[in-house]
Amino acid sequence: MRNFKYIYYFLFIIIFTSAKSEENNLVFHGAYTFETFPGQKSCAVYVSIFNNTNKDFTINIESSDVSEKAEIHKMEKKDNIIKMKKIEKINIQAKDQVFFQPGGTHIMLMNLKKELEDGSSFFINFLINNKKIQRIKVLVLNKKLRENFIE
Ligand SMILES: [Cu+2]
Repeated sequence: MRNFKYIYYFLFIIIFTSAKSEENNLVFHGAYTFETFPGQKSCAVYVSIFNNTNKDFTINIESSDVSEKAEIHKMEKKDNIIKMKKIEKINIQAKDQVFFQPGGTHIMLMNLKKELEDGSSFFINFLINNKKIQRIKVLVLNKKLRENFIE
């Protein structure tokens, strides 16, 4: 009887860890933003997402620790003017990658609650498949580096 207990225990561990590693294969890499100036109300966050699984995912942004609002924006050209447009979610297909980068799709943090200082970090919360929250650390970079990122 005692042995059965152990079998269930190990089954639980196997199921739990395999589900866990599958989650870990949706990889958020190198999330960053730039330091803000006093009074700045919004900023853009960039990140690379790698889907190493055999499943498709939808990704949305739920919130951040430093702003009242967070949205996914894409850039859209209309009458020769480039505008930001909110999108509800990003689809990332099996074995595919999505890049949030300057000049393209980005995460917009609005109504910043504090100034973002060079070298600090904070967390943003992604919503995976409309149900699971994934917290991702964002590094705040010196704004002088910005020139190297934007052409
Ligand atoms: Cu934006």
